[in-house]
Amino acid sequence: MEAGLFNYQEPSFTFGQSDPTKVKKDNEKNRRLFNVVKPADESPREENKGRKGPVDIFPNLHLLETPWRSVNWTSESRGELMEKVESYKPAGGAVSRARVLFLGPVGAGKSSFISSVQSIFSGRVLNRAMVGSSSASFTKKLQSFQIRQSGEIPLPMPLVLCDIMGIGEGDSTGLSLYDALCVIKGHVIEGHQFSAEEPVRSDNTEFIKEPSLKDKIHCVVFVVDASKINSYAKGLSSTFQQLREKISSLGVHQVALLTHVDEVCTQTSRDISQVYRSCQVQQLMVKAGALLGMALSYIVPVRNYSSQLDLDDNMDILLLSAVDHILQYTDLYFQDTAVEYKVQLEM
Ligand SMILES: Nc1nc2c(ncn2[C@@H]2O[C@H](COP(=O)(O)OP(=O)(O)O)[C@@H](O)[C@H]2O)c(=O)[nH]1
Ligand SMILES: [Mg+2]
Repeated sequence: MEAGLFNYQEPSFTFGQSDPTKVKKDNEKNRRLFNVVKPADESPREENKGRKGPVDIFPNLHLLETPWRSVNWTSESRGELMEKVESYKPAGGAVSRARVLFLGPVGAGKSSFISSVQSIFSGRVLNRAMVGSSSASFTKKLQSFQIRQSGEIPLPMPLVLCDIMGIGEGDSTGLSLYDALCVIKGHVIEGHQFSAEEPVRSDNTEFIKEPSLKDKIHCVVFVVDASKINSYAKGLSSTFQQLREKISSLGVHQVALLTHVDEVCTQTSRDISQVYRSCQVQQLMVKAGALLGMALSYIVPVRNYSSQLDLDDNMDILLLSAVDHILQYTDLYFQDTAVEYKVQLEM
């Protein structure tokens, strides 16, 4: 399965390796293929520690001559992507709105991504989804955001992005596996307040006992912070594996966003259109793939709006490409469930 949008070229195109998923399996070999010197220590350099602003995580890596995914960085392309997303309709017509859930550790940029998408369509940078700055989860409840079209009459789009509490990094804090699955299966009502001490209870009056297709989550998006890939707690990987296993067994497809790419590469920070030429970002995407247990083709990098006051065409292109990527996998779910749903309707 592959997202068509990016006109995806395997990293091998540049490096002579045929399977992108192999990249993560053999880092040593790749370092040779990448023809770069392995930094002795992959943690930030001493002079960068405690410094604000981008830190080159792999300081000896350079920009690739050819980007490993091709993106059209023009305002026309931005317009086309906006139109594509605005004209989205859930495949099969079984539901009127696609519901997408964002899962990831606190601070990964889940709320910021939702806010960034809303910003693009409203024409100015907004902070609607509650973006936090503390290490504890700012978002504790299930909160759904219906994305609205651009223009004078912002008609609602058939797309709902669901924000939720951050998952714990393998400890007992944060959203539990059980609660996350309850949301995905459609048992949890809008606004439900999550608590690490009190899981969702099936005997609660608010519990949706027999959720229909419209109540369920149709695609899960994992969100991880590129600047923290090397420092996430060890338990996070197994949390992701468990989540992925259970979510896959429900037939729900998953993709991933690698956020904060501006903080790991100075060149990308200066110019986001360099993102697919940045070896640093590419290396971190491979690492994100290993952390999530996902092939590279499911993962896309983004830079969310955080400090900017104005929209930027290239940031929008990357963000809209991510939305398009998500929608492709959302539709796969509708295609998979269409037959089942048709049977239900006919009964
Ligand atoms: N530089 C940068 N900052 C980001 C990015 N995404 C999120 N942030 C910042 O990271 C912090 C946590 O983001 P938030 O969306 O609240 O994370 P959440 O806990 O996953 O919802 C906020 O201060 C955001 O402004 C990004 O892509 N780049
Ligand atoms: Mg949040």
